[in-house]
Amino acid sequence: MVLKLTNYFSNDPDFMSLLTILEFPDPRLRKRASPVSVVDDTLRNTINDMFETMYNAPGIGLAATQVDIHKRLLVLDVSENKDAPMVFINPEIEVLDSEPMGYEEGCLSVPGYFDMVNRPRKILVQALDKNGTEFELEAEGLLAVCIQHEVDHLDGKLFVDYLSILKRQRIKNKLLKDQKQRVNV
Ligand code: GNR
Ligand code: NI
Repeated sequence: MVLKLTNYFSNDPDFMSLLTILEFPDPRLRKRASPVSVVDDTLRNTINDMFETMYNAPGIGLAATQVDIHKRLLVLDVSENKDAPMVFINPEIEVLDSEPMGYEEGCLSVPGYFDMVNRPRKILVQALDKNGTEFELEAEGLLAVCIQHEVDHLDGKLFVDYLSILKRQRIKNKLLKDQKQRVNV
């Protein structure tokens, strides 16, 4: 018990906590995130919390915006065995092949809904890693889909924005109903 309390109040990066994921149509999901200016232990603690939240959900990616942190930061792990965590700080995307690639997308902020979204099939990402070191990565397939989906979050954009107004409205009404029901339980 004493150990737990000690951990709770420490900055020990091993001690992680689950963050609350915002759900559409929460207006906070529409904020544009600001660039990260320093990559320090406080940010690395946030990164650890984001990984725990993402793996727990479970999801293959999580943008800081989704947990009400409006910094240009995202984590993902598209590996089969959930053993390839990746961190992108201040990511910049360059399209290498704009040929559209369709993928059935879902989002932790739009629980229970999946729909086809077309995005450029090949990209080059430039970002900082968790040590603040710049790196570049070419991505295709699910990784490319996920990075673009997460960077959209940092710009206040959701996958439902690519759907018809009618579909988006229907998803919004159903989610609002679910959210109200949860409050009343
Ligand atoms: O867990 C997720 N799965 C997913 C599936 C297809 C396309 C994109 C994604 S990302 C999503 C997690 C999430 O909401 N990230 O913002
Ligand atoms: Ni998402």
